[in-house]
Amino acid sequence: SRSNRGKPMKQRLLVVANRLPVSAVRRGEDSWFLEISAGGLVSALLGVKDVDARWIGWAGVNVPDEVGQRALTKALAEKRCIPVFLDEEIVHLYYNGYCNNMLWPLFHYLGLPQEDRLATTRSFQSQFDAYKRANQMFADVVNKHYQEGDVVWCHDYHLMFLPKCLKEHNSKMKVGWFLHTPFPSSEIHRTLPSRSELLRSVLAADLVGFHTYDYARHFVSACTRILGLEGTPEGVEDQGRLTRVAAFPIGIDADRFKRALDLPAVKEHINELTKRFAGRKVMLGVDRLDMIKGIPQKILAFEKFLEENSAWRDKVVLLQIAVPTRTDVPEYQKLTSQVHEIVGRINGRFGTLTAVPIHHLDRSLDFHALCALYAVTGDYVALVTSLRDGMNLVSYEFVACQGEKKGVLILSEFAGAAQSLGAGALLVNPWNIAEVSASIGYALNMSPDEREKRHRHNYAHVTTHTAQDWAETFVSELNDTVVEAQLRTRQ
Ligand code: ADQ
Repeated sequence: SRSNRGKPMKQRLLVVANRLPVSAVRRGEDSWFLEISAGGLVSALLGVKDVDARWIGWAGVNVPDEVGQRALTKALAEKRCIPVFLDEEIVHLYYNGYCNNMLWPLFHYLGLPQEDRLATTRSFQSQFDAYKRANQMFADVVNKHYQEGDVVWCHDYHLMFLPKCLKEHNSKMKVGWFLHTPFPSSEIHRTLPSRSELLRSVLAADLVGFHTYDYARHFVSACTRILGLEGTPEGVEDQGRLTRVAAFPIGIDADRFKRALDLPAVKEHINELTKRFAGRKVMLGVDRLDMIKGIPQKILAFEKFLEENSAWRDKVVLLQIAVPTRTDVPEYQKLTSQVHEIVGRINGRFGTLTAVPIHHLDRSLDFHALCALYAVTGDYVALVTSLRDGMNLVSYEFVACQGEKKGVLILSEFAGAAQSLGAGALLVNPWNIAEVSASIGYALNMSPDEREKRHRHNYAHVTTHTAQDWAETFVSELNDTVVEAQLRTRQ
């Protein structure tokens, strides 16, 4: 299409995700302070050529009054964001309940404790109803802002009901859906009481994407086994209508990390850290504090390593940075105490008057501090021991920040990233503490040649499979899908 002045108009992309990429803090009755969080998705979409992206999502705050809602909507518009307002009750049932306590553990193959499982079973219906209601609220906002020719890209397990809501309203709308978590084996998915409804709704999309081929295959199997539909090499077919299903492995904006390493502030940070840990090898863990990241397992493996390698005890330090998330969910509170307890015990056991083996921080680091950490540990080892992880971008970021240094990546075989960085990383089963401990020893003693060779492989991947490529490929494939209505006219 063309604008009035004859310049080609950029295609509009409506990106719908549970959370907007901003944090909003209320400053007064009608004033808001907004900060854009520069996550992977934001930079990925900024890099997509010829696309004019707008975001639709929840701002993460409860705004019960109309004055506040109006002011926030106006402020967000400047950041190309459109809010969906969710009240506390719906957030409790939809977000904390159905999304984070039901779908998240299930998609990561994590069972719930028995008492929580029973409670979840009881409250399932009210949570699922709230989930559908919330998805309809997202759909209403999309419908209000949709213009002909737009493409709509829905993100993640929070919005599995959205493709159906959108297509019911307008079957011509181009709708894509991408899952950032693993899609589990169909045997796991079929335990969900809402299994069929969710699958059918996702299938309303024109294109369905996953990080890996395995997740895509699990999804297709769930559709064939649970719904009795036909899986084809392109996707899933239902009465002549094809939903395209494919793998689109995400990447990072590697240049942004490389550029940061040249900044004086980051260099200074690196120097400070180097001095601070002089004489000790640094091992790094950076994770959201979440059950799926396998933080307790990682720390126990490190303890085993110290136990069995007394010569290393005062020569190695583990820096574990864990950002607290979902702090109102009891399971996450329990995890925090559990990690603190283990760290305290190990530091008590192996610490000296002047040094402890584990530095554990319960907080987020700013981008520059994070880059400095990735870079300073470059001589040494990063430990990513997720029990399951859709992809895991920390492993990519660590690799991108290695300049002259060639850090070793120990990576869980259950992270999607194992498929792309497997040849360069030391792959481990995070449940096998003896194996992780042995890999720590192997990594610390690895010859420079082997480090160089492994790093070269990973670096080539991370710098050539970027977030921009990911987003561009998804959007262009979505554009290439044939919308149902067009298909019908052609037949
Ligand atoms: P996450 O589970 O959040 O993402 P990940 O891919 O590792 O996991 O991304 C985390 C992001 O948060 C990284 O960019 C990292 O730099 C940042 N981060 C983590 N800890 C931090 C800290 N302490 N301080 C500052 N920043 C920190 C979900 C899926 C993943 C999938 C992504 C993208 O669970 O599997 O890779 O989405 O699809």
